[in-house]
Amino acid sequence: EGTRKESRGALIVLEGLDRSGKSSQCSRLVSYLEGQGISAELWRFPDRTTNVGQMISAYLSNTSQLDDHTIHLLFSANRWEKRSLMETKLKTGTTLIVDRYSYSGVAFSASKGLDIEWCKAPEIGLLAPDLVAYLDISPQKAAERGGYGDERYEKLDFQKKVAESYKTLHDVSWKVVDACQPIEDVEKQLQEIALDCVIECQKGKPLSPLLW
Ligand code: NYM
Ligand code: MG
Repeated sequence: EGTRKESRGALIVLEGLDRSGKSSQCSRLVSYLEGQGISAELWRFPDRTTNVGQMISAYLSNTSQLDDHTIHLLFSANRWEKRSLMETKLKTGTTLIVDRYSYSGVAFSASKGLDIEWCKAPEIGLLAPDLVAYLDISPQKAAERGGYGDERYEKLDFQKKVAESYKTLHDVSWKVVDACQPIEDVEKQLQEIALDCVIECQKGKPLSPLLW
């Protein structure tokens, strides 16, 4: 009823290099939360299902060429076009587990030599995550896992630059999880920190804009 304050969902972002295990951990985490009776959805950026997402996908698969600034803004636009749905979901109590977010946007574009402050600017005003979990793996170890695809950016030399860019973005609020542990151990750690975060949001932690 109108007077009862419904608790909101948490915005939980997983970040890391390609092959750090984000995608499998994101789906495991959603299953875990659902098993705990928590409404949760798996989201990912880029979201390749939209028109903007299809332009991004073509760029990543090298079927289109775009200026570095242009693709940066498309990645950002792809988050902006989902912003209001994201807010609605969170406010109606759904926790979102998001595979990559603004930090990927800034880390990957800055690794091409774009000015980092310029890269951050279009991200300002998106929803701030309640938790950023960074799956930490060295570029060398990630490359050894094999399975880099043929997409743009999936090269050891570039991933080394991305790792450095992520380091400049880390702040104290990030939870760094050692991604080289057995998959079940990574899973357990993520479950604990995610559950804490969900509870904090249920207790009324406000949703806020991303400011950097
Ligand atoms: N990527 C992802 C960016 O360059 N900017 C962004 O804003 C985002 C969200 O897209 N190598 C890069 C990182 C990845 C690539 O993502 C595709 P995925 O998670 O591999 O589908
Ligand atoms: Mg990838």
